[in-house]
Formats: sequence, C-alpha cells, structure tokens
Amino acid sequence: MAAVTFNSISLLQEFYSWLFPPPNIPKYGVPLPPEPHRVIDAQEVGDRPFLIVGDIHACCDEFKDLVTEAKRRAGFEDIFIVCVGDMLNKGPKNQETIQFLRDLSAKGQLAAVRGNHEESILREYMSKTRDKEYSLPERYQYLNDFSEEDFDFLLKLPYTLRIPKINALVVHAGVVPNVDLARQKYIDLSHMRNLIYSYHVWGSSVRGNSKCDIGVGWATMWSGPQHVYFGHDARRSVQDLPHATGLDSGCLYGKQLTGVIIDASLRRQFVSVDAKQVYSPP
Ligand SMILES: [Mn+2]
Repeated sequence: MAAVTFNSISLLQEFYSWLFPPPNIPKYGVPLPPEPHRVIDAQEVGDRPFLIVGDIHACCDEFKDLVTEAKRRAGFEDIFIVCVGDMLNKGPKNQETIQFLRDLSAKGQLAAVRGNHEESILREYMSKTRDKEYSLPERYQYLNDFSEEDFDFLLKLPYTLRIPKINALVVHAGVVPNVDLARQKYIDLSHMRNLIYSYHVWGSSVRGNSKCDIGVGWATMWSGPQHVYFGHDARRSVQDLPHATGLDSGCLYGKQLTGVIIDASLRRQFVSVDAKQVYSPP
C-alpha cells in the first residue's frame, strides 16, 4: 500500500513538472553570467594549438606543470588553454590559481567555463555581499583574500564555450542530448553526471541527474554533432568516447591532472601530470 501511494505521488510530481517545468535558474540562485553561452571564434585563437584542462581544484603546481608539458609536446610556446570548470575550491592554492587564471585570460591565452565549485564560491560571495556580518565557513576562508576583480572574473565565466574551429563544446558537467543549448538547464550544465529516462502514458522524458549510480552516463548517449569536453566526473575519470571527452582524473584526490592537446589538424593527444599529494580524501 505504501509503495502504491509513493508511486502515485511521484507519478503526479513528474506529471506536474512536465506540465509546468520549473524556471531555469542556476543552482543556489547565483547570478547568470552576462553571456551564458560563449563562442570562441577562429580569429581569437589563430594558429595556436588548444590545451583543454580537467578539474584543477586549486592544484596550481600541477596546473603549471601540465601547461609546461603541453607546450613541450605541442612544440608551441603559444597555446590556447581552456578549463572545464572547478578550477578552484577544496585544493591547496586558491589564491595562486585565480591569479594565474586571470593573468592568462588577460593575455588572451585562456578561456574557462563555470563549474559547480565556482557556483559555490559565488554563493558565498553573494552571502557576504548581502550581509556584511556573514562569516565564511572554514573551508571558504581563503575567499577573504579574493578581490572584487577575482569575483568578477568568476561571475563572467559562461556555462558553455563553443569552439567551431575544432567542432568543440566545452561544459563543466554535461549536456542533455537533443536539447538546444539555449534550453539546457544550468543546473544540468554544472552538475549532471547521468541521464534518467522515463516513459509515461503522456510521453517520455529525459532529465539530468548529478548522481552517477542512477540512470546512464550522459556522455555515452551523446552522439554529436559537436565533440563535448567536460569534467566533474572523477569517479569515471578520463573518458575517451567518440563524441565526448571526460577530463577529470582526480588530481585533488592524489591522482592526476589531465588535459588534451588539439592541434591544427584536429589530432587529439592526452597529456597528464601526477598529483604531488592527496589533497582531499577520495
Ligand atoms: Mn564539479
């Protein structure tokens, strides 16, 4: 009886949200960037090879080592770096990382998307802005040393970056197949790992889910047309799929920081460096 009641309620809830989809707002109600979906055109990049980097989580030493190694492998001093989000938080060197990111960005050598950890930072920033008495939780104390310009840099990070030159779409967590970019939910772009398909008498539906043990990994269902580069899924680690590349190989957890180099002839080459230590228990 309880199970029947529960099922009827969840069915009603599904039907209701099918009829009245909830508004598309970012997690924690943080502000949208001025340009949620950015395009990097060919002139901006020129002839430079790309280095797309997985979740850095303030592991700045490893990030710098990866950039050096990628330049060596690509045989180019001048490369264009793209970060898939979660550049900060949880790891050891937040201040140094934001500085490095902003320096590269100011020089036109880097672009990045907003990850769920950037959203958490913006949530803390909003709380602090609204209430001067607000005291940051222990693990966000480092934000006391961030400048307005640092927060502004994070606020402006788009949810997606399209790079037509290499037929790439960069996003932190994932995209739902067969849904236009403009209609993707921000919460999916920054949090999803899996897709859950439901079939009802009124039709079928698919939705993103942040857990990776219910449903199916979204990237395995993605069939293009763009190749998606993403992070956020350290448990699945590097995913080298026909139309998607997952790059979070758990540097924070003492594993590796991984990137992929894409040269002018669209050849993809993985590059990684070992974490110098375990910064957070897996
Ligand atoms: Mn993440």
